[in-house]
Amino acid sequence: MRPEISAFEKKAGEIASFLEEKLEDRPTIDIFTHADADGISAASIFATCLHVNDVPFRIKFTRPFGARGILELGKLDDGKRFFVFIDQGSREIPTIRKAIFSKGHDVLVLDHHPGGPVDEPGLMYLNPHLMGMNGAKEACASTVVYSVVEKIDERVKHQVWLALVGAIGDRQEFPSGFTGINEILFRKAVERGVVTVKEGLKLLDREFFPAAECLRLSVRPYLPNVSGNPSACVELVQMVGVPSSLSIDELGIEKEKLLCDALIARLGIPESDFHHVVWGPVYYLKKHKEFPNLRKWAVALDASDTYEKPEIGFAANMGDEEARDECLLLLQGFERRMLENMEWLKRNVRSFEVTSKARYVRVGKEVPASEMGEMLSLALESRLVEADRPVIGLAEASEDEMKISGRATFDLTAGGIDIGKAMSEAAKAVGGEGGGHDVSGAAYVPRDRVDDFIRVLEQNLG
Ligand SMILES: [Mn+2]
Repeated sequence: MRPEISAFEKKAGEIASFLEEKLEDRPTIDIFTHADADGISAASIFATCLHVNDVPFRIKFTRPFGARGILELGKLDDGKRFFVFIDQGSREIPTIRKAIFSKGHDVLVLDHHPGGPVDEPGLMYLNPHLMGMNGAKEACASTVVYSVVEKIDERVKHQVWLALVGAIGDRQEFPSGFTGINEILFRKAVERGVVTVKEGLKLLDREFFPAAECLRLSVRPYLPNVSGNPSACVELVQMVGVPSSLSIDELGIEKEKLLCDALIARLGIPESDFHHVVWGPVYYLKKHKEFPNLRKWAVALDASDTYEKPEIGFAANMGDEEARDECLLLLQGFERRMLENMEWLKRNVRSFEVTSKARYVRVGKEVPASEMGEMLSLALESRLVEADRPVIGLAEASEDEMKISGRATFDLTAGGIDIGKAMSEAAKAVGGEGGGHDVSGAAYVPRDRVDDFIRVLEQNLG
């Protein structure tokens, strides 16, 4: 075992012992989690552990708390509390220590965003970065949480699939599969028979829609010249000669491969670049056939966040069937909206401002702030914008606030670019808040300070 992984496991064990002891007192636990597929799944795994142990809890789904949110929590004055920060908190550790921990509250931070070490005994903090791993590749919040609670209670083990959903949601599945802690949990999920894997087209709607419709709706991946283009989709399916009523899942591997070849030829992108984007392992929940493949479920959870209903995604993860169906409906709306957003992007791609440091996409009100980050990811992945520099999107979040999202590639981060750090520092300089990973990040800044923000951002994108 790699030394980083054994160090991580050891720390996870320490935190599990601490938590187990605390749970005996049945405290009410306040969970703050990031409202995205990873944050929702991580909170679901944590909540499963509390639930089977009869420990009461409250969950708040938020955009990651900045220093301001944490200072507000610190002002609460109703006795000793137990705060758990999931999928956030690393950059704010000094604030958490000063504003919350020093007042006698219990604190647990389970995160995978970059952040400094803690030399405060008693402040429980697990983060793969501390062991020298990359939290944008090797572990998400869901795998971090699972790694702790599996050591506390056997009865959480059926939720191991959610660790993979979180990793997929955070784009931590690569052509070679999962790595680091994600890979360990992937193996466990398969060995335990919770998840099954088969090879095929990595399209979200491969089970429940006819093949042509599945191609037309495809937003993750986004298929240039095919997604949103019904005649192209029908043509592709006819070329392969399959009945139009069959889903891709029903085609059989040979026909599916033929369809993949025809699709790639149509995309106009060199095959070597795009094959792994559309073809590879497809993951299923073995015992729950009514659940879609895990890739689709990850995007469905993101959709529940986009439409401000993360609790629906959470309830579905906890086994609520009505919530599962509602979440899948939200996904349909999300796919339709994302196809429209990509059309907007294609119409406007020539007008994006390009500096030596980045490409700027000003969406105004044309693309909602909550959908912009995903649009940028898809634009980079599908080569609709060149991946030669980071892409920065600006959207109107509210009357007085702008949301700014940044995306890069691992090639760019290998050259020293760190989007999350640049976002965090530029936001701080103008009285806003921001953060994220090296490859992706976001900030909220006062509208009248956007130009200043960009000036500082450009300096930090060095
Ligand atoms: Mn995450």
